[in-house]
Amino acid sequence: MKKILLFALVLSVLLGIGGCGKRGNTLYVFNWSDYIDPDLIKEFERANNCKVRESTYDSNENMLTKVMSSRQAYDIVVPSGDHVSIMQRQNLLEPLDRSKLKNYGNLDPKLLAKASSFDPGNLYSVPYFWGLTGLIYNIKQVPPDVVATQSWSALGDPFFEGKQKITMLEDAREVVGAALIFAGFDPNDTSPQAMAEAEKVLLVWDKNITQYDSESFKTEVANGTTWLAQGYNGDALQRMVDHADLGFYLPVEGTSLWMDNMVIMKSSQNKELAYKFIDFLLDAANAKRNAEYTQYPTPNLAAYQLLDDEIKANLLIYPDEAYLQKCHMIQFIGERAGAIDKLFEQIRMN
Ligand code: SPD
Repeated sequence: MKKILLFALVLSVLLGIGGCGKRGNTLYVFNWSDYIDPDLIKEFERANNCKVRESTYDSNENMLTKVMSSRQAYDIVVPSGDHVSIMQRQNLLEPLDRSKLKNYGNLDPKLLAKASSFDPGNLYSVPYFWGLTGLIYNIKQVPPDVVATQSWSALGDPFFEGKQKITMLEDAREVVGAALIFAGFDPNDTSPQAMAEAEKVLLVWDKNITQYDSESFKTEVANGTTWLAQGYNGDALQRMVDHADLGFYLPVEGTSLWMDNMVIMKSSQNKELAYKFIDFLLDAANAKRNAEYTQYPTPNLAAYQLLDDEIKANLLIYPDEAYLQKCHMIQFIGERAGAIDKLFEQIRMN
């Protein structure tokens, strides 16, 4: 009898039976930093008797480089919309079997329609959070008149001359996009005229920029090392919970709008567990808790309806329709993105 049990155990380990697939009981998730409530991960691990190994990144570009160069086979990655298109074209993504996502219906149909612009038919990606990019600043260091107009122009304000106290994101689409919006263009416009006007703006801003980095501002604006930084709304709001000296605004000229999405990698060796994890995060109560933790706007309508009115009324998380009209989704623009990358490299090597 003992021999039979031992044989069954060895066989089940070899075949990966037991709910957690071939790679034993570990799910490899590659996500943006500060983008999931750690308690949810622990609960998923307990409920599924498995381990979730989360590694993080701070830009789509770094994520893609790692995915392409690493031997590590990630199960789930969370690219922004334009990168869903890029990864799908590179045949990196698993087409989704929606019958395995019983909570899929919680997603807002309006946002799914928007997601169709980068993933036609929503075949490969599940919206996770969306968000907007703005400016975070230290109230003790930045005089009120510099931020009074709530404009992108603060980045070029003479007050910062020679101080080297501003950072912008390490993200060509965000940096050049902000300059394009400030100059009155769409951030997806790569026409020679748009590039020339964006360059003029960036040459002014760049004099005040100490570094292009997507991570350091999170601690540095709070501790006063950096005074003003381009940053994502949820990241800024997370810091503002513990630091009364921080302010954040979405620029009056408008800003970039993006959606990050869960995808299952074609190379995933644990797809069943990946589906379970995505479905767990789509559950209304779990998605509500995740939205409260990350402070990003949720595309999960059922979760949104559970949120406190105070959160739903926060215009830095859920801007009104009038402001959204001034925002532009960062779109997949194919080879035209080369012009934006080139301008960004030229400015930062300046
Ligand atoms: N800490 C989470 C940040 C998420 C930002 N995602 C979108 C970036 C688009 N440039």
